[in-house]
Amino acid sequence: MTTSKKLDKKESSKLTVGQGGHLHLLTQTIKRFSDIFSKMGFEIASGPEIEDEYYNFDALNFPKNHPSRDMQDTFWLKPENLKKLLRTQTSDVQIRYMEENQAPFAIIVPGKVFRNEATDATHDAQFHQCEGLVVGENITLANLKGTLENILQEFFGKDVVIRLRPGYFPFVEPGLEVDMVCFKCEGKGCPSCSHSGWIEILGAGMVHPNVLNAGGIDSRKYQGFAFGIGIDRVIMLKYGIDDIRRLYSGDLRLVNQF
Ligand code: 2U9
Repeated sequence: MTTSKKLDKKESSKLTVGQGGHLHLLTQTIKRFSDIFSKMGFEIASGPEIEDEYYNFDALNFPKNHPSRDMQDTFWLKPENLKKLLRTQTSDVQIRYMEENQAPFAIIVPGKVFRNEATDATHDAQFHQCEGLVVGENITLANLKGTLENILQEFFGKDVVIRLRPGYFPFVEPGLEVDMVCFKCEGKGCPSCSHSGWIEILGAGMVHPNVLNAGGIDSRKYQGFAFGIGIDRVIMLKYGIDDIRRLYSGDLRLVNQF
């Protein structure tokens, strides 16, 4: 119903005070991350969900034969010869941003992404990411670690200890998996962290020189760090939601809890 439309008597009798509606938990969480990053000096960027193969894969250093490019993993749009797709990560926006802006800069890109894969409790064909990119002179892994610690501390509202493990993503080198000490059991081991004391929370790394160059940034002068937060995953961990599909079902029993 549009706000300008007057409620007829029957409709208005169904409404009681407090039923005015509110932002969905996904939107609330994206706003929360945007506020936290803004306070740290990050700009918020956005871009198209329908993308070219170049911005989604080539410019991000994905090899031509990388399995992510397959029809089984990516939603390719018709006609196929146009090579248009639904973006599989928000990194396309950072490439577009680099093309149009000079270093130094710090941006985050919250947005929806799509993967053509079977759905289950932890995978859906659509989900939300909040990616970040910081480019400047003398940027190091220490800057990345400090930034992530600050962000996670703000978001989870308590002291956060993180550890970095090697991981592979074509657009970063080195690539890292970032774990934090389990916020439920403080590292003792519990069902939430599969009794390991650690929770895998996001991925990150130093931007690959090929990717900086693709964005028109001189990789001999500038370095960058980048990270990707799976918004749905973080929500599920923080609020104990056991199935990602609940976030998209419109079920009022979930919507009205948050
Ligand atoms: C540019 C250069 C580098 C963004 C990054 C990740 C690591 C990552 C996952 C987190 C959970 C995807 O949603 S997820 O499944 N992402 O681990 N993302 S580094 O790196 C970039 C982006 C853009 C130009």
